[in-house]
Parts: sequence; structure tokens; C-alpha cells
Amino acid sequence: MTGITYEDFLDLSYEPSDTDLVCDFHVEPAADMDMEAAASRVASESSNGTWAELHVDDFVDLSATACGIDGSRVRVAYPDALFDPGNMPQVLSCIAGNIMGMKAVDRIRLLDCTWPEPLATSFPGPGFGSGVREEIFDAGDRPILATVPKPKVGLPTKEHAQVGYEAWTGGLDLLKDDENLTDQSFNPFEDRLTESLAQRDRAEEETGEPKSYLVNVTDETATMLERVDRAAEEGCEYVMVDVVTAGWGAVQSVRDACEDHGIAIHAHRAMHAAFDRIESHGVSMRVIAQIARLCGVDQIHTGTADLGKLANEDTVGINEWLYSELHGLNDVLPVASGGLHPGLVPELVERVGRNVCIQAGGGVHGHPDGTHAGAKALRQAVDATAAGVSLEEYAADHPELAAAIDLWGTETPR
Ligand code: RUB
Ligand code: CA
Repeated sequence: MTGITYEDFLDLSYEPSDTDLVCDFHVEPAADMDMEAAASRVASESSNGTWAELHVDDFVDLSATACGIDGSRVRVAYPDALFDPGNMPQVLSCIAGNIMGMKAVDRIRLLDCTWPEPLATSFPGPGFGSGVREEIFDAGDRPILATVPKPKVGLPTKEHAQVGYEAWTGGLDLLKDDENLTDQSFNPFEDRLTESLAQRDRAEEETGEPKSYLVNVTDETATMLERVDRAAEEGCEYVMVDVVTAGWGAVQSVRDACEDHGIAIHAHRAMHAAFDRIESHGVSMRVIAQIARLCGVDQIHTGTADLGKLANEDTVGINEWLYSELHGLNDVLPVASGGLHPGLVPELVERVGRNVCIQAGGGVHGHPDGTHAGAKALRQAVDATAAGVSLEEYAADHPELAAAIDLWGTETPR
């Protein structure tokens, strides 16, 4: 590395090899810095460089190369040997690490990655992916449906499980814990797991349909792994993890444990917006979804294509990426959630298709006749849409759907 400087990390004629990890960044250089100087610093700091000129001769050259600049878009290619295979925290400490705080840039956002085969296949990917719709539910051509009890915390265990029963028997497939419900005293994990699954069994018997429960196991890793074991022992097909707050190393550990048990992972993305909401900085939701797929979650929230209550980045583009070929790794089932209700279903399905999970909390429990009727209304909206019948027509002989439409119409809540 004798005499190596920042300029050595810039080569606009470099063609990435098919084993390079290629990352696209949005870069806004600091006021006194031109784009080439900023781009070379991004490649340097995210691979093996530093601010000072080095004089080292015996080392493995793991330098990244800034190989493309198109306006504010900068492409950086990373050699495969820079990465510790199967170690997502290490990968992110390179490509989304120190560079996020560098003074050489005012703003920097990791927009997209092209994952090469050696690095991608060092991760397991999803055990099921969108296959959950068939393998767990036999849902045919329709989206699977989930609900989260509201209030999101505070319901005692019995009431929580009862909400599940009413939702399942109303026609939903999944009861889902909310992101901040884990093991609090009003609704402890163990009791909630047991009682919810007892109600699930009842609902399965009554409806003849498979039902399941997204039990939130989020905690520090050792406890989380114990909870995965408990969920599997009790016959649950899924666990839910708040993947951003838990951290990707922990998600990888959960994925390993789920492989042993043959159960699926639902990824809630709470806190993603700390990374992706400011459009010019951070890490895009697209890349967060890519990381989640490599680490092996089966379903992840990707927004509502602008129909719901929360800000969304390119739901449709992210979903397409989640379905796309990735060196043989399974796809991921996108979850649309946040402010959805029956009246939004036809437009949602128009935008995101049927190979999704639709999740509604307020849009089920806020139904004028309660959770059971709300669940029926949501299922009716999905069945109507799957059959190509308008909601107005279907509502004529489906009173639950009629009541939901009377109340909410097709409004987008805020
Ligand atoms: C949904 C809800 C979820 C959101 C998170 O409740 O609380 O946590 O899915 O958003 P409701 P996202 O259905 O009452 O709006 O899915 O965008 O991550
Ligand atoms: Ca929530």
C-alpha cells in the first residue's frame, strides 16, 4: 500500500467482476469537495483506506473501486475477499458503516446493491418465502390475511387470544403480535403463546382452514432463541422478529434455529424509517429488504404502495426485487400493512398483486360490529377482489363488508 491515497480508489473505467458486490449510493459532497474526491473517499473508508497516506507492503489488497459517477449516483465495486461470508453485520460495517458519518459528504444513502453469487449464497435466504401461502395455508390465489390486536399493548392474555379467535373464525389466516408486545407483565410471552395457540386450534377445527400465529420473540439473542424453541414445541408455524431493532446478527441466529424447527419468520421493520425516511441519507428500504432476504426472513413489511397511514418508499419496486431470482435463494412474501381496511383492498391488489400478505389492525377491530365482523369484511373484500367482483356488488349480500364500506369508504387514513 505504498504511497496509496484516496485517488487510488477511483477508476471510472473499472468494470465490476461477477464476484464483486456492487453498491449504488446517492452522494452529496461537502461544500469544499468535488464528486470524484467524495466518491473515492466513500470507496476508501468502506473498504481498506484511511485519511493518511500509508506505507505498508505486506497486505491483501481489498480496496473497493468507485467505478461510476452519474450525477449524484456513485457506483462502488467491492472485491469478494473483503467480506466475511455469511456475516451480515460485517458486510454492513463495510458498505453502510463509517461512510454514513464522513465529513467529506453532507449526505450519503445506500440505494441499491447487486449481490454476487459467492456472497449471496454464503447466506441461507428464506426457508419458505412466499411458499408460506401454499405450504402453511393452502391459500390458493389470494393474498393471506393477518391482523394485529389493538390497542397494540395492554390487552390481557385472554383478551388477546380471544381477538385471535374472532379474527381467525372471521376468515383471517394470521394473528400477529405488535412490534412492542414481547413479554410484559400484562401479557407474558409464555401464557400468550399457549392461549393463542389453543384458540388457533379451536378456530382451525371450526373453520376447517389452517391458521397460524406470528408470536413476537424479539429480545436479546439468547432469550429470543429460547422463545423460538418454545414456539416450535407448542406447534407454532412462525415467529415474528423486529429485525431492525433486534439486529441482523440476532436475525441470523433466529434463522438458524428456525431451520432446525422448520418454522417461518415474519419480519416487522419497526425503526427502518430511522435509516430510510430522509430520502438523501441513510440506507434505503430496498437495501433493508435485501438484507432481510439474505438473512432469511420469509415475510417482511414493505408498505402499502402509498395507500396506508405510513410513509412508503417504492413498495412495488421493492416487492419485485423480493420476488426476483437471487442465485437460487427463496423469494420473500411482502406484507402490506399500516392503515389498511377493506375498502382499500381492490386498489391495493391492483398495485401489489396477490402474492402478498395483507395486514390490518384498526381496519379490522374498528369495524362497527367488532373484530369478528371486521375480519369477515376484510376476507370478503379479498374474496371479491380475487373473484373480480366489485366491493359494492359483493357488499349487497355481505353485510359486514357493507358496514365497513359505509364507515371507511376508500379513504386513506393518516
Ligand atoms: C399496523 C401496525 C403495524 C404497521 C407498521 O396497524 O401497527 O405495526 O404494519 O407499518 P394498523 P409497516 O393496521 O392499525 O395501521 O407495515 O409500514 O412497517
Ligand atoms: Ca404495529
